[in-house]
Amino acid sequence: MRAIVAGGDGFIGWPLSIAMAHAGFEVLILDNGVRRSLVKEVGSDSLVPILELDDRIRAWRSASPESPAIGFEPLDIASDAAALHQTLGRFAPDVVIHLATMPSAPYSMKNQRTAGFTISNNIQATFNILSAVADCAPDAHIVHIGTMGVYGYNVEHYALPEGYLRARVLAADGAEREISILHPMEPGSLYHLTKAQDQLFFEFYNRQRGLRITDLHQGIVWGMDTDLTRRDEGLATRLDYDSDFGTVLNRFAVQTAIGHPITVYGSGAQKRAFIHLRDSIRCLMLAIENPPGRGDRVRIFNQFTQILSVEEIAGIVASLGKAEMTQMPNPRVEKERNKLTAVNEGLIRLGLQPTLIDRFLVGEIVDVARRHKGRINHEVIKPMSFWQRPPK
Ligand code: USQ
Repeated sequence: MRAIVAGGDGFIGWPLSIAMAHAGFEVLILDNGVRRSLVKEVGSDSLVPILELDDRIRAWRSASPESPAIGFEPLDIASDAAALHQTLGRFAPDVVIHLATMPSAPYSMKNQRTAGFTISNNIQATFNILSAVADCAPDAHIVHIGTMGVYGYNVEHYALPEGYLRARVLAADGAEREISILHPMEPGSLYHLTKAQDQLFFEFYNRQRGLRITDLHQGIVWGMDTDLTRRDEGLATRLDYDSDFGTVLNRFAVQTAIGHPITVYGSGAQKRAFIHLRDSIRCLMLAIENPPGRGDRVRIFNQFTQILSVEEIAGIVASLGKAEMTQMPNPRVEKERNKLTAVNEGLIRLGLQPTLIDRFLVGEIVDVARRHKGRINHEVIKPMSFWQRPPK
């Protein structure tokens, strides 16, 4: 089986690429290194040192000589549609993984330039991948990482379904009929808005061109390794802790490691869905190994294992070190108290066994952060992006 991993140099893309090679896929990574350059642009870097992509691929070759070699073509998916078409036509993939996204909500809300980049990069990348697959590899299964954030995070009377909502409509004859529609979207940042927009592109290309698509609505990823990245230092994936690209649990673990007050935004009562990096990769593999049938509508799974509040996360992490919790003015516009329940049966039915947040696994992140604390730039821990500009 041949697989293209668009965005294969990223936080999820790299561990996924080696997991797929390990499973026997011939993997071709397409990446333009934008994740590395954007994190540098905001003054930060991965806390764990990571190799350049060519060197990572060599490290993988030495660590796993029995697996098929991983290929790499530097390519800007969003701006070079012609090259993407050519590559897809030549490589003839069975599966295309779309991770070629600017993934940060704060970066997307920082200023007009970063917002514009997010919109043009993410939406154009999705369109270019869909049109290239439709034209050059129409049998390939597309697997995309979307976000739980497309739904908004506040549901009062029901559990968020996996993408589709059963709704009752009143027909012209006065009878009630049941229909199934995409769940209404309520994105909380421009980044999340691009993921909401992606859903319309997927629906269109599925209906019009018959593409097989899986959209994984993922929660907040925590953790920093998988069994395969642990095989060798050179296989490590990135660990971001800055306020633009670091996700909340990993940030809190790094803060605890250096005795920095834990940065709880607002009340801390906001609830979110979480998943460990290892489970994220497992879910992707499950989706890849179990493609939807031809003629099926876009398949959507909610990819998370737990729902907790930010305050609960902070409590678990703070107990592992000497850091105190601070409640600070929220740089975001978000409901600070919400009800959130959601269905996550699809991936569990396919075989996911959830890794739950525990002191041991979180403690491992704290230990790694302590080991690399000389690399931490304290300036990038505080919020650097504001949904509404702070008063001058
Ligand atoms: N938060 C804090 N303190 C911090 C950082 C964050 O209290 O220092 C709070 C935020 O206010 C927010 C929550 O923690 O309520 C989550 O923030 P986050 O930065 O960990 O996650 P988010 O911006 O929602 O985005 C992340 C990924 C994104 C993915 C999304 C899944 O960056 O790519 O799509 O998680 S979800 O949150 O389910 O939409």
